[in-house]
Amino acid sequence: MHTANFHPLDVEAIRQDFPIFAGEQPLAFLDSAASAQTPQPVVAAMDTYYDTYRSNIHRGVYRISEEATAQYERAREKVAKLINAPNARQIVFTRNTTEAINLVAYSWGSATIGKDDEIVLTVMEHHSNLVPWQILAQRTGATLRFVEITDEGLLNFAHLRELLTEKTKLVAVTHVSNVLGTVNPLQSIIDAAHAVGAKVVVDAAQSVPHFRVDVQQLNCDFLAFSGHKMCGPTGIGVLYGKLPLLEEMPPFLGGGSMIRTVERDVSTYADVPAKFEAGTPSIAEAIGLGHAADYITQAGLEAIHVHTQQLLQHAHHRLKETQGITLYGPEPHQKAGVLSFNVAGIHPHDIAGILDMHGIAIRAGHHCAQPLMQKLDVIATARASFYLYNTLEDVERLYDGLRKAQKLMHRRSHSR
Ligand code: C6P
Repeated sequence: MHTANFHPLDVEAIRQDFPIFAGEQPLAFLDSAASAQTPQPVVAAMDTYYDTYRSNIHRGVYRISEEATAQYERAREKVAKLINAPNARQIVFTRNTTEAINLVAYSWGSATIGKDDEIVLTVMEHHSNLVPWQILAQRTGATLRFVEITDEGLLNFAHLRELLTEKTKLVAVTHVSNVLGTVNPLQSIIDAAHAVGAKVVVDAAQSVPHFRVDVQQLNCDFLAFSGHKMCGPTGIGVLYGKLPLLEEMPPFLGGGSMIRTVERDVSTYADVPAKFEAGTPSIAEAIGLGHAADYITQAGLEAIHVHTQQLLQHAHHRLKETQGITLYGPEPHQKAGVLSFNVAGIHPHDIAGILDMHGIAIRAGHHCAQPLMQKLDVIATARASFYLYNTLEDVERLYDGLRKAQKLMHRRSHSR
């Protein structure tokens, strides 16, 4: 995370790109970690596809199909540039992070993992980076091991070291926890995993939208993220992989577009990435994702990070000073984007419901991280998350809304 040489965000100008924030009492949208809003230039790029060159790709011999193919492949180049992938062929378009991780688990995992092997995960994984490995372990007899977290909500690195042995074939780890916000020490994790010969899958769903992620510098083997959390549309995600690994891996899904030749009993497969993109892909969504990559790059990833850190810090201090609020996760400088909390005596769903009445959108629930909820000994948390279009006023509205919720619940409990 480099923060030098950046231009601060012009948040007012950015908000003009998001019609959802128009109006006198605009929505305080504090749920971008679930799905971010989509700016007009991204929507316009998809509209242009539908309005002027909508057609299938990689098969047409007419002008608009060639245009669609060119724009789809251009999007792949933009995404490669965003994460500094050496070659656009290393970018496989999927539906989302979940599908990208499943692709690795089914394709690389089935071909590589055996019954004596171990897969190291952490207790802070989203179900997307847990259930695919459970299924693989059940199929192969491999063992899952879990790195614990410290009381502050940081990854217990000493425990990771203990778990890494010559049996470890894979470390699958989230870059940023979607509950705690913890930014994991990815470089050290990858180096330690490689030292025992293990491959590393990075769940970057919560990091790529927020700061610069450089796959060459990290030297990760696979990295997955979703378009919809980085100002892109839903229905498009990315798997980055090292080229020799992608080339060796068997296909995940079979069908059109992923073949070279097909005979009755046998087929040969296309080169990567086509080998992993069976059927008609999400064409408009890929084009939208390319424009979303442009959008956040032009805004400046450093600037986005600095801005969201300011909001996170402000929210952290506001909520910390409020009686009856418990915060989860480490100190703000050790996390990114999200702030999870509970309010004594109020279920997180009720908190979200009351805030919604005041035009404030947050998430409440287990956040698809049930093992982490068990570790924290809670059934659910409330969670506010911040992105480039949020303001300090949004944070103040969250704080006021929580105070109102506390007063409301206090009155109710006293009137019984
Ligand atoms: N987390 C949240 O509100 P998909 O659904 O495939 O686009 O992303 C899955 C995913 C994987 N890893 C992490 C760290 C995530 O945060 C998510 C999505 C959302 O926290 C929806 S549960």
